[in-house]
Amino acid sequence: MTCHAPAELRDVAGTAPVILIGNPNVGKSALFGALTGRYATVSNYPGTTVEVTQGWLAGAAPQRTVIDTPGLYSLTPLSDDERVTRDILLDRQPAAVVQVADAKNLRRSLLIAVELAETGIPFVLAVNMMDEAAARGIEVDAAVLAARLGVRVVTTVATRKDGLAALLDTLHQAKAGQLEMRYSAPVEAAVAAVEGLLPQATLHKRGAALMVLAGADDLLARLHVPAAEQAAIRAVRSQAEAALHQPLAVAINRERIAAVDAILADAVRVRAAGRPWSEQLGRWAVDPVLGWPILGVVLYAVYLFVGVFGAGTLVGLLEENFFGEIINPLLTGLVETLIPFPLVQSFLVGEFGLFTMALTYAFAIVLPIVGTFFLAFSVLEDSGYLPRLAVMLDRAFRTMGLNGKAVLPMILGLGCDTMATMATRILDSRKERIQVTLLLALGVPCSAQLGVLLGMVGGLGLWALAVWGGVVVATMLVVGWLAARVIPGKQSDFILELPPLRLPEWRNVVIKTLARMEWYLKEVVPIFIVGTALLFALDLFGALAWIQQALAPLVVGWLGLPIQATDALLIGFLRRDYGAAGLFDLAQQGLLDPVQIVVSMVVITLFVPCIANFLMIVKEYGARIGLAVAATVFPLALLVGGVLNVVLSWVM
Ligand SMILES: Nc1nc2c(ncn2[C@@H]2O[C@H](COP(=O)(O)OP(=O)(O)OP(=O)(O)O)[C@@H](O)[C@H]2O)c(=O)[nH]1
Ligand SMILES: [Mg+2]
Repeated sequence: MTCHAPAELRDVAGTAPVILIGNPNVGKSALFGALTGRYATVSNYPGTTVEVTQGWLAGAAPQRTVIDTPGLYSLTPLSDDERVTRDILLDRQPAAVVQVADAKNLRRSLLIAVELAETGIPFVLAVNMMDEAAARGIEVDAAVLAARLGVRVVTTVATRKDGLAALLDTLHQAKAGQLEMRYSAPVEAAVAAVEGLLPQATLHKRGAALMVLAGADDLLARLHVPAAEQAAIRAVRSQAEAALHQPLAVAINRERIAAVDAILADAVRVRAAGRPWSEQLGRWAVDPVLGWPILGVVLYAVYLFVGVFGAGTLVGLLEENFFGEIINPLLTGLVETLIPFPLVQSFLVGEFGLFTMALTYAFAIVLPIVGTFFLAFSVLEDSGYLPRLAVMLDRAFRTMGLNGKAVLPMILGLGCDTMATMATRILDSRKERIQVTLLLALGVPCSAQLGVLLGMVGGLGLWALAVWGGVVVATMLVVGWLAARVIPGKQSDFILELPPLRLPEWRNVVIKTLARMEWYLKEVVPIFIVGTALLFALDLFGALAWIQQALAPLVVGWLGLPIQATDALLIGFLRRDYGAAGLFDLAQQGLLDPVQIVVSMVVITLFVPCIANFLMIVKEYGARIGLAVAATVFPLALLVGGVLNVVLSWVM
C-alpha cells in the first residue's frame, strides 16, 4: 500500500516538521517507516532508537519532514536519549506532533499526553498496537479519548499500515490539547510563582513551569533564566516540597495518574479474553528456575545456526570449495597470464594478496558468519526475548555495580560494538555508560568475531568453549567490579519494561539483516583491503619479519603462539574480527594446537577495540576516555592470555 497525503496537508504553510514521540517500544519507528517509506530500525525492546531519524512524508508537497525520536517516559527527561526528544520538541516548533501510544498500556502514554497538553504543542494521538490489545480483550474508545483530551485520536496497527490513511488525514488537524489539568493548591501556588519568574518570552509558561518544578533544571539555562530567578525558582520548589512532604515530581505525577485513570475508566473496557500463548512463555523466560534452561536452549540454537551452520558449513563451502578451488585459482591464473609484473601479481594474489587474503577473508569467512549471526540476532530482537535476558542477567550485573538495563547494550555489542557504544545512551548515568563502554571494548566480541570464535573453539569441544567463555566473563566481572569503584558517579535503578513475546515479522527481519550486512560490507571491506595492503608493504620491505622477531618474546615466549600469529594480531588492531579470521586461517592450516587456539581466541576477544569502535568512544566521551579504555584493554588482554597459556600448558 502506498500512502498519499491529503490535499489539505499540502496547504499547511512553511516546512515545520511532523514529530513522532511516545513511550519506548510503542511502534514509533514502525509508523515512521510507514509514513516516510524510509526504514528506521524497528526492534522489540525499549531503547531501539537512540538517535533522531528524519524522512520525508510520502507524497506530501511541499515536502514535509517527519522525525522519529527516541522513546521517553516523560517530558522531564532522565536519560540522554529522552533529553534528545524533549529538546527537539522545544526547538523545532513542529507543525504537528504525533504521539504514538500502546493500546495495551494507555496509562503511561496518557501521562505524556497530559504533559503535551500543558506545553500547548499541537498534537494528535495515534493509539497503536490495536491488534495486540484486541487479542487481550482490551477495547479502546477513540471517540471518548478524543473528547476528553481535546485532540484528534486515531487507532493504528503500524506493522500492517492499518489506520495510516486516517492518521495522514488528521495531521493538519493537530491542535493543542484541551485537557485542563488542575493540581492541588500547593502545586498550583508553586506553578503560579514559577510562571512569574520565567522570562516574558517563554512559550507555554505553564508547561515549562511544571517541567522545572518536576526537576528539569537543565531547562532553566535553555530558557535563559537569569541566575537570581533560577535561585528563586529552586526556593519555590523546596518550599513546596517541604509543605507536601514529598518531591514535587512525585506529587505532580501522582495527581496526573489520578486524572489519567479517570479518563481510562471511561475510554477503555477490558473483556475477559483467552491468554495469548506468548504470555505464559514470556513469564517462564524470566522465571528464576525455568529461565535458565530456556536461556540455554536459545544460546544453543544460536550456536548451531551461527557457529555450526554459518562458521562451519557455509564457510567451508565458500572458503574451501568456492574461493579455494574455483575463484582464487581462476583469478591467480588470470593475473599471472595477464599481468607480467611479479610485484603486482603478489599484490593481487600472493600471500597478502588483495584477492587471496582481503576479499577471501571478507567474503568467504566473515560474510557468511556475519550474515547468519545478523539473521539470528534480528529474530531475537524482534521476538522480545532480549529484555528478558536482561532480567535474567541482572543479578550478575549487580556485582559489577551495573543493572540489568546495561545488558541490552552489551548484547547489542554481539552485533557490533560500535553501534552498542552508541546504545549506551539509554543508560541513566555517565558512570554506567563509561563502564559499559569499557566492558564492550574489552570483552564483548562482535558478530564476525564471535562466529569465528564459535567455529574454532567449538570445534575443540565443550571444554574449550567453557574455558574461553569462563576466562572472558571472569575478566569482565573483575574489570567491571573494579571500574565501578574507580569511575566516579552513581548507579541507577533497574526499571525495564518487558514487551510481549511475539513471532518476528519476517519482512522486518529480512530488511534489518540485509541493512546490517550492507553496512558491514561497506565498513569492513575497505578496512580489510587497507590492512592487507599494510601487511603486504611491511612484508615487501622486510619489516614484517623484523616485527615478528621483535615481538617474538611476547607472541611466542609469553603467549606460546606460533610466530605467524603475529600477523593476525597486527591486523587485529584494525579490526578484531579480521585478526580472528587470520587465526581461523592458521588453525585450518593445522598450525595451532588446542591450547594455542584457546589462548589466541581469549587474546583476540579481549584485544583492543577496533578502529571504528575507538572512534565512536572518542566521539561520545572524548579522547581522554578513548585512550584510557585502549590503555586498559590492551595490556590486560596480553596479561590474561599469557597467564592462561601458562596454566593450560601446565594442566594439559
Ligand atoms: N503487533 C504489533 N506490533 C507492532 C505494532 N507496531 C509496532 N510493532 C512492533 O513493536 C516493536 C516496537 O516497534 P518500534 O517501531 O521499534 O518501536 P519504537 O517506539 O520505535 O521503540 P523505541 O525506538 O525503542 O522507542 C517491534 O517489534 C514492532 O514490530 C503494531 O501495531 N502491532
Ligand atoms: Mg524507534
